[in-house]
Amino acid sequence: MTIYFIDGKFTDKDQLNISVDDRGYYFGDGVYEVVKVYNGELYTAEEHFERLLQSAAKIKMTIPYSQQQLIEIAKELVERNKIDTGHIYLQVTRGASLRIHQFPDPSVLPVVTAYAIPNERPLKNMAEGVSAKFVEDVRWLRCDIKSLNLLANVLAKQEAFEDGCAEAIFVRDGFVMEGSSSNMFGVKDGVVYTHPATNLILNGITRQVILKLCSEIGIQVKETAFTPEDALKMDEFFMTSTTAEVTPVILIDGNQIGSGQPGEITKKLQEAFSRQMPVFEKQ
Ligand code: DCS
Repeated sequence: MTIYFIDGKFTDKDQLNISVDDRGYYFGDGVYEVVKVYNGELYTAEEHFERLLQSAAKIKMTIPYSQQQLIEIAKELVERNKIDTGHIYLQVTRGASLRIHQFPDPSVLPVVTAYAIPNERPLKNMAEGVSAKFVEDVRWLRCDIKSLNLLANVLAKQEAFEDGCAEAIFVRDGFVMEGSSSNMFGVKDGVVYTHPATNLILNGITRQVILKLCSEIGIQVKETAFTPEDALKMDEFFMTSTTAEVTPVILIDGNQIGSGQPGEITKKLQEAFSRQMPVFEKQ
């Protein structure tokens, strides 16, 4: 039995009752988060739910739970579904009401839905690296909001998959932005480059952890946009996300990056990342 959370209750997935008038269906009018679970423990849950509350505020929606209550919901899902390694998906829509674009009456409450699912760490990809493909970024100008509107991301990821790639790298106005569901980093002469956290990318929680680890280890970081041509000349390339952790990108548009193997700095960061996860802290 898979237990989901919806509208304040923990319910068997088969018993869920979601309105067809939910604004998530009509407009993608909502926000979401993905939180990793290691060893039965939530990882960086405070940061994720803080970002969820910020995303909601940016679309003028008030979530009827506090950050702490959201953490408690996530914890209970982990326990009820007996998740060891996996993730929580939690989304909030502006609620169910007849289809009109403007916000519904304030009496219509946001709908919070969440589940916990087992999901192994991508150890093979992390060890071997993956290939990626440049795709034109046709998204809107508020990519800092983790919104349910993911059509451009879905189309980009599909295009990458059809080309045998694991990820699409968005390029806007001649600059590398981020992946379709990850942040992108290049390494040149020992310096880590990544797009600054503006409205044009999602400021990944994993990205923020990696920047902190770089500063702790003494790796120089430049939050500067770079071009696809610069990307191909990098010594190393990697992507980060809640589920991908730190995954080396060894091939872009068929071009080998650096030696074509996961780079030394990438490996150092993978190691540092693994060391601060709950699974290692416990040992
Ligand atoms: N950029 C985009 C567009 C994303 O969708 C994500 C995460 C990231 C960056 C990385 O952010 P985190 O480090 O906070 O995960 N996307 C989530 C998703 O949709 N599936 O897994 C993670």
